[in-house]
Amino acid sequence: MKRREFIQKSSLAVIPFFISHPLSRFSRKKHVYPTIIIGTGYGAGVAALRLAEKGMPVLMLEMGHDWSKLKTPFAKMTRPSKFSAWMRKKSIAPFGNIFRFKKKYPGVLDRQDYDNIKVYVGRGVGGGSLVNGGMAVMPRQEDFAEIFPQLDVKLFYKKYFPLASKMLQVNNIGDAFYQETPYYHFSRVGQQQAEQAGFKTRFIPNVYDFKYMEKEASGEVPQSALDGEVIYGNNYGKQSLDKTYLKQALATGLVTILPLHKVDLIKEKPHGGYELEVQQLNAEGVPLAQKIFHCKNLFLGAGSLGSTSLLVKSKTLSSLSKLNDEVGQHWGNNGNVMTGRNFVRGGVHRKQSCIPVVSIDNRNDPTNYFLSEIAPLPMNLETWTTLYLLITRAKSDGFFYFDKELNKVKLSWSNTNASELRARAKSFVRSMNKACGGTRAHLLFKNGIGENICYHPLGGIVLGKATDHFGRLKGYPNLYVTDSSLIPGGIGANPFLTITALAEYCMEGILAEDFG
Ligand code: FAE
Repeated sequence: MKRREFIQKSSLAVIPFFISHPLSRFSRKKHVYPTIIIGTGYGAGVAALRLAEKGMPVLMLEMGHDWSKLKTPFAKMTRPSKFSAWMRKKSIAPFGNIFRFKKKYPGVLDRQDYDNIKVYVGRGVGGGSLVNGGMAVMPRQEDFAEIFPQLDVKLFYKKYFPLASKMLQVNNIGDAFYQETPYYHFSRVGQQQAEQAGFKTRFIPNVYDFKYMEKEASGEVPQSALDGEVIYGNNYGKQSLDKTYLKQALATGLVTILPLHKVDLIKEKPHGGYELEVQQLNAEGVPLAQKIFHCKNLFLGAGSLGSTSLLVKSKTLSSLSKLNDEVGQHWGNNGNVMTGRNFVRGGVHRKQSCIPVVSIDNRNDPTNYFLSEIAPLPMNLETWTTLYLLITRAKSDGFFYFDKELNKVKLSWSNTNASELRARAKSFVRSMNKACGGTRAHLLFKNGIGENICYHPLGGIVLGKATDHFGRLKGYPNLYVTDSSLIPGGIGANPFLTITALAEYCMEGILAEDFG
């Protein structure tokens, strides 16, 4: 293909050129783009849209599949398939992993196992939005102010949180539907018992389209949340990022997404800009090719684990050695601890919606601070069991380091954190059982508590510490972070609304100052 023809065919200002490379395993062709974003989750989606709106061509590199290209791939909680786990031969739900797969496959849910903690993340175009419960929760203003004292809190609540809610199409469940449908019997029982135990409850907004859900209930449309779909992906109803930010970004014609492209290393180029070593995978997750990408501007949106691991590895192994010592620090699990109760009076019903809509909110009690979702347990049978995911006061003393012997990035997370979380969950379940009967859910977790399960990894490249006030990496021009790595360990609420609002704030500042 001739150069002119190539540029015409590409919507990007791509200038391919060929030079020899010392590493023969890499393709000799270098792919050159003005701006590259790593990942396609919340932080990445915001960055892509806002850059493209300013007329800038953007390439996004995503290690997982583009699920929107496959027809209804996602499996139910009760029947996971190879699409449900990233490169595993067994299911990886927080409990009940009895399902085996014939072959490994780059599925939509990944679990990264570190010492003392197992961290769950979404894989594919849309990142965590593909597998999460959709709960779009604004943190309390006082918590946000304590965590980010340097930010204009009022402006966030007036501008960036409402903007994030609008863009993500956040909506609320209708009261009549909630009160009447058998699919939320589990939630009504959980709510009534929490109040009986003296706790306050509140409805929480969600990105799942509740109008669609009502049609699911009346049989007008294919079922998704009402038919056991959530952490292995939703085939319908969920307004994941591929239907919001990424859809709008692609509609500009300036954004290209390359799925099954995993970034392995970042290097600073001698005369400015960045070089990325990238592994292309085939549809089965097997390495297909090694590629080199060059760009002037690099945005990290690979999530707290992805972005931080890349920087820690690149700081040790490549030319990013000037990154400051804050990179890799202040990581936490948002105080996540799972627990449950067996033998719940009133039962929880066989039919359950997979989308949680009510939380128990005890954040006004500083000695027993928690926000807990009343989570579904969609087993398609009466289990007499309720499930809770608590968000407690988070420790942010986790840190990442490069283990030279193992040649990989590891996360250090203290066992003391786990014992504190255990104590918090025990006290909550004790209060509930004292008031309403039931036992700790030994059928779900060892000792009834999953203190090592994390759905909300946060931190590692914290705003104002590893970066400046807009997420620019100190010491490296045109290198930015816009994802969950910016939040130091916890936010006292489910995090994606805050991640999106922070990304909007950072992109506004970056575009005005660096791309003006
Ligand atoms: P994220 O959404 O994780 O996206 C990162 C993307 O980068 C992924 O697509 C990765 O595959 C990709 N990537 C990583 N490394 C590389 C690499 N080296 N090369 C190329 N691509 C790479 O990042 N939060 C809520 O607020 N409400 C909920 O209801 C909720 N429920 C959850 C339920 C589950 C089961 C899970 C796992 C999480 C849940 N979360 C929830 C957390 C939420 O999804 C998470 O905080 C955000 O997705 C994080 O957004 P980021 O933009 O940081």
